[in-house]
Amino acid sequence: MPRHVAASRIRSLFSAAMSAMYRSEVPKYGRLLELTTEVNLRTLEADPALRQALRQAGELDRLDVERHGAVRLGTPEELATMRRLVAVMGMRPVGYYDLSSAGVPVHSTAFRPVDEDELRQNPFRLFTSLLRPELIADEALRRGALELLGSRQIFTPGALALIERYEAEGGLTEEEAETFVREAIETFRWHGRVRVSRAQYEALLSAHRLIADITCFPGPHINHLTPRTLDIDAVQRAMPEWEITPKEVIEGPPRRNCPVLLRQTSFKALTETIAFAGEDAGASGSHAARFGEIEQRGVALTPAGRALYDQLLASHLAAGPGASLEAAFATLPDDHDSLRRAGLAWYRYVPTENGAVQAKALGSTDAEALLAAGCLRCEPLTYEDFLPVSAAGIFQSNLGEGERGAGFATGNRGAFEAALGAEVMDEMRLYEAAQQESLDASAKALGVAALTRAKPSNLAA
Ligand code: OOG
Ligand code: NI
Repeated sequence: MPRHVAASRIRSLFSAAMSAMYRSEVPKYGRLLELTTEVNLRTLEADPALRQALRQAGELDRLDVERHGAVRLGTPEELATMRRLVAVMGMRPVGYYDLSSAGVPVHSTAFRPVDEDELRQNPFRLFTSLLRPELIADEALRRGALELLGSRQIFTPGALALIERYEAEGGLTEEEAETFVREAIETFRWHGRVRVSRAQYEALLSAHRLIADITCFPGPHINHLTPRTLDIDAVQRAMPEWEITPKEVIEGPPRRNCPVLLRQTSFKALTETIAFAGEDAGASGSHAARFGEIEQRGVALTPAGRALYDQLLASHLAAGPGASLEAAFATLPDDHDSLRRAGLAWYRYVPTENGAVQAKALGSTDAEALLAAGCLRCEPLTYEDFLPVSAAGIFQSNLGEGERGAGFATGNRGAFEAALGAEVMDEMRLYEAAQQESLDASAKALGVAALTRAKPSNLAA
């Protein structure tokens, strides 16, 4: 029996290979990565408590390998095959993101590992968007786009063969895994020659910049990679010194003592030389698509916390430019005890060393009482997903449009899942299960039947 390697091993090989390729293709990304590493080191040095908390939660080791990437696909077949390709690396589709309501003609999911153990090993995520051709108003242009997409193959024969092998055998050997990664990477490579004439490129570009980016190339070049930073404001501030121009604003919630969800910023897409079909490489044009991004991740919010976040963000955006983001978020509690007690965020409960003895003396099964007595401690569950409004902001700043686009459609999750060939997982269920598992394991360790959590009190007005 050939020995199969762990999915996390293939994922780590893939994420490292992708990073190396993107650094060589987009040197500015390499500089952003260096800056991020430097800021992370400085932040950890200055904040031993943060270092300790990250170590305890098993997040310190994953920090340097942690990143996500993004691709934009053209057809249902491409999306379905991408699902099978990333399944080899233990990544599953989580969440449905409608970008059309923000004026971007795609909808998306995030492929990512889902088990806590897998996330700890390597949380590599791939934000994957699918073009919605029905949102191309001009019929001739739409037909042209579909013809282009229908006549390309973005996966190598070697990658396809190894996907099938994985599906038949339930795993890959080390040697197969290495070949798989080499072949899989090819799909994400940049191509300097487009498949269309200059006139066709310009027509597609004028329909929507993103449509040209998706349809004109031989493959869906990875359009950014994103390392995780512990201090996004520091990286944003330092970018100009490193000759990197950041987008104007950081997407997501404001800076807080207890970071929530996800904050992101990017540098503007490079303008790269492309050659058109039927022209020699000398007579070239240019295309802007590829950029670098950074993100800071905080605690995952419950449905109640998320509803509050969405409401606060919407009122901030409605207030127009110049309004204070911090002020808009003043009603969201900014300490973990309040967030947890109000049922706004997810936590992992961990029994303390003497917890079992103390719990016996206490005679309570109430999680809050056990926390207060020091029988338990809890760690924030990191948000592993994305935010549609932030994603739209990142898309837009890299499409060369300053304004947030007006919505022109609504989501169509059913169509997306039909294309994917699978349902997308509900991220809230994953966080809920992780919290519940930690409560169950804690109950066992403390020798109590089951831990109970009081119904959250409503937020004080
Ligand atoms: C994807 C943009 C979304 C994020 O981090 O929210 C994204 C894209 O530009 O293709 O990656
Ligand atoms: Ni991104």
